[in-house]
Amino acid sequence: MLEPSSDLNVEPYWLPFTPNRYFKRQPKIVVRAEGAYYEMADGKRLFDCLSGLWCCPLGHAHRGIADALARQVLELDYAPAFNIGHPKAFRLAERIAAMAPSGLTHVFFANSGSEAVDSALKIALAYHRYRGEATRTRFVGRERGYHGVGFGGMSVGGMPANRKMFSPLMLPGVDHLSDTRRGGRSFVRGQPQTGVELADELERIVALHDPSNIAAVIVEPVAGSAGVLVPPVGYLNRLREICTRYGILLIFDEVITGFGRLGTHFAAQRFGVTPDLITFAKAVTNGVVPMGGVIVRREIYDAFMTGGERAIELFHGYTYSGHPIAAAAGLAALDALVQPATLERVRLLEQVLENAVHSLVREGGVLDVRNIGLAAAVELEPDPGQPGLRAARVFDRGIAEGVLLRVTGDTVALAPPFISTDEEVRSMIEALRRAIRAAG
Ligand code: PXG
Ligand code: PLP
Repeated sequence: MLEPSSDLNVEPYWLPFTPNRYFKRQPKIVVRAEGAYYEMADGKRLFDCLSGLWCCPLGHAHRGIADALARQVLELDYAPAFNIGHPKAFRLAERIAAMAPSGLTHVFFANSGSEAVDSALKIALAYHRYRGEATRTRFVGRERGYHGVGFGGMSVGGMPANRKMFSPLMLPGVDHLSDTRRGGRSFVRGQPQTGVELADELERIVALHDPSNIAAVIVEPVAGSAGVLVPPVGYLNRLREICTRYGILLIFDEVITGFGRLGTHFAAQRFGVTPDLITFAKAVTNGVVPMGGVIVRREIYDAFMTGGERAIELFHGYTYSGHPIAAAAGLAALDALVQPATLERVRLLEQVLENAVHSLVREGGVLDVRNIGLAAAVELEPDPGQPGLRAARVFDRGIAEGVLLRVTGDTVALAPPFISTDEEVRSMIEALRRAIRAAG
């Protein structure tokens, strides 16, 4: 908590995705972080249960990243992104492409997941036009999907609360698949064995609109923000088959699942399904500097490289695309994230987390527990008529228990840093158990 004597004026800052009036009555302020812990103004330590907002897998105050940043600020703090380059952006693109499934060879840089998604949607549209299929303008997203807050990402996303106020301005021509949790069993460990047929909805949507009108399908391989909705066995493979059959691009939004969260570089590799584009952000710099981007298949890049050599192929980009500071942080973060030992550690911790989190099954008011990789979700029964309130109490109690939780709706999401010990993961679950009991 903020110390009573503090003179911090909390009024002018409008916090995102936060009940501002409640927050400002009882501000929760962190002042520093190291390893897997935050420290609050009163000295209280909090275990970082979601690795920041899914973005700090290596923990905080990482020496290698800090040193790389300090050097980069003095070496080259900024370079224009258009018509000029700097070495680290090229090196980072090369390393990201090397981590990606084979065939995905080129990287376009943005500064967030939202920008990455909007970039991917625009690349998909332009790709079809370049190939003479300009009628392919429709997108297919998924209910409960989260693809950021730009108009494009919001439109293909499936979060009702995020869309409600902006309903008239959704992109035209978007359909949504059902979410992969629909009708499934509760308390499944890892991937559900049932539900592959949910992918067949894509056949129905394609038949309705005709394939010649559909540009791309965009899904999170594992829906993160909605509360770790794990795809049924075979589901992503079937989406891939349908997209391939009809010439539709498949976009995996790996903003959360990328860079090791599932024990592989990308979820595509964990599930053995290769999309045409991958969007990434968050962990690429360990969250230290904002960065996002899109990885595309060689054929997509090549389709743009036509026309006059002096012609700009894609009229799109950001002031800070491939920013030198972000690129330096990215290279330093990837030094650790690319290591086989890091991925092995995630796989081991996955078992620890799975066993621990499923011990919450018998706690009162727990409706579902889901997990895959180093990610899990605990869904609570909402207070009657007051969705979100119960989880908000669990969040507050969590702070008293020394854990910084992430709640959305009445679901608690967990994604601890890769540097966590087995004991820390188990303690995190025990703290959550106490918070659930105390919150009633
Ligand atoms: N795509 C996916 C799959 C995401 O998870 C975005 C795009 C947007 O990224 P930016 O960088 O624009 O926020 C995201 C972001 C949570 C939580 O608690 C999740 C996100 C952001 C903040 C909180 O689950 N995901
Ligand atoms: N708005 C104005 C007036 C601008 O000049 C620019 C960029 O030049 C932008 C928005 C876009 O900013 P960014 O490139 O950081 O996304």
